[in-house]
Amino acid sequence: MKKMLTFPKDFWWGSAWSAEQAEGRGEIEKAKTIWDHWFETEPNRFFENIGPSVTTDHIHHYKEDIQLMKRTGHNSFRLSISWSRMFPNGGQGGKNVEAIKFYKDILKELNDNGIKPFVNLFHFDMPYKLQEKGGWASREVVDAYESYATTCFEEFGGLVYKWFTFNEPLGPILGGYIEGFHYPALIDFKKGSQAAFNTILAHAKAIAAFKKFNLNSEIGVILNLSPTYPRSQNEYDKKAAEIADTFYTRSFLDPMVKGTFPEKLVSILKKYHQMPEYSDSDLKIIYSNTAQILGLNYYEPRRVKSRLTAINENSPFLPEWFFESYDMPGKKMNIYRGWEIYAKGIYDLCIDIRDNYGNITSFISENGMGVANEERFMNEDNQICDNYRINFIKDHLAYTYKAIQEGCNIKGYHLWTFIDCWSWINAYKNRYGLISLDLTTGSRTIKKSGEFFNEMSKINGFEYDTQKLV
Ligand code: BGP
Repeated sequence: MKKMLTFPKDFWWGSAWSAEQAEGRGEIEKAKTIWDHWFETEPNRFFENIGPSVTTDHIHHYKEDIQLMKRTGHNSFRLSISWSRMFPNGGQGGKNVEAIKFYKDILKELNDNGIKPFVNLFHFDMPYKLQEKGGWASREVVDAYESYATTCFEEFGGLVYKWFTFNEPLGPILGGYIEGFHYPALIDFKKGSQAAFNTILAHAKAIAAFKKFNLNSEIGVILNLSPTYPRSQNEYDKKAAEIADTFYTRSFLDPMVKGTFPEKLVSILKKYHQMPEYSDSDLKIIYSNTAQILGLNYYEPRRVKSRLTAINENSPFLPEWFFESYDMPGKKMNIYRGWEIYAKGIYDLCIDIRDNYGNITSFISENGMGVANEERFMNEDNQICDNYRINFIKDHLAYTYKAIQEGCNIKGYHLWTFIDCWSWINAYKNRYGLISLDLTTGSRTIKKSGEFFNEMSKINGFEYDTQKLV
């Protein structure tokens, strides 16, 4: 039976993207990021050898793009500020007056059009010169980030609705030091552990700086959180899932939201000599400056089983020493991205935050479905009829609705993404937008999902067969 699912009043409807993936280089000065450098030196790493120089070219289209936000039901939108553009001398030194004007223009334009700006300070885009100094593994970079963040609060404070210190801080650690999908693509857990600790410290220092401005806003963090499910209820599978969850979920969630580190993680890192260097005063700063709002990026669950083979201790230390991924038979897949689709995961995640993190003010800050060759679904009016995306959104939102009914403090839903944008090493392989982008002309066309999103936002909900919820 179909039922109208009506969301709480003032629910945040919108989408998110990041500077590196959407702005394009443009004429406003910008330092090289690690992505520019990586593309210059190893273009083969990127799908069809496409780098970040043009992307969605938002820098030249932002006024038109903000009108498209209105036509697709946005009352809020998350962008990120480019550190490399704000400080074009490699992330340090003098600030860029033109960049400040550019971001002020965008933020004013959003506010004038009734769209609340959510601003994120770091979305994978380390200035290359700072990476040369060690990236997040270096204290100098933490200090540089703190002063960059302070400049942003000073310049844009009154124009921003919600602030975020980082998007998915785990990404650069996994990608850069463990799994090779971000520059510098090392296999060096210990350095990754230092970089992770310093990221957490940088988050806390930015929050401490933010508090000094007494802005009428809040600051938090956006985390990619996958609920972890063991293959079975067997004690070995459960233990494997618990360790995976500690490495990938609690590692950032606990210190950034509660101000403390999970004991289990600390004891494993100590046992295997993987602890970062830190001081007591760092721990105090982290404890006293936690997130005031939490963004939940949810794409797929994590399924884990106990290891079948023994660890080779003469190989580099990795989290997989303690578990293996579990490829569950019959799971529903997004075959283009290789991610499982499991809508109930979003509900389990919200319940975890309600029960274990003080029901902190949260919202779904990313969720979405990247699909390859979407032109297949184009009608004669050049519109992409992406019913699969509409169903994906509805299924995830229905579980979000259920979580809200059960007391979860979820204030909004932001889709990844607004207009098709550049996806790191996958470049333009998979398209995620509510609006399609013609790569040759740069023209934008609202997809069927964009029309659906507009309708849903206007009536603050949608009709759904609630029997589908388990
Ligand atoms: C998130 C990132 C986004 C975005 C999205 C889709 O993890 O925050 O930047 O890229 O994933 O993933 P991908 O682009 O790799 O397909």
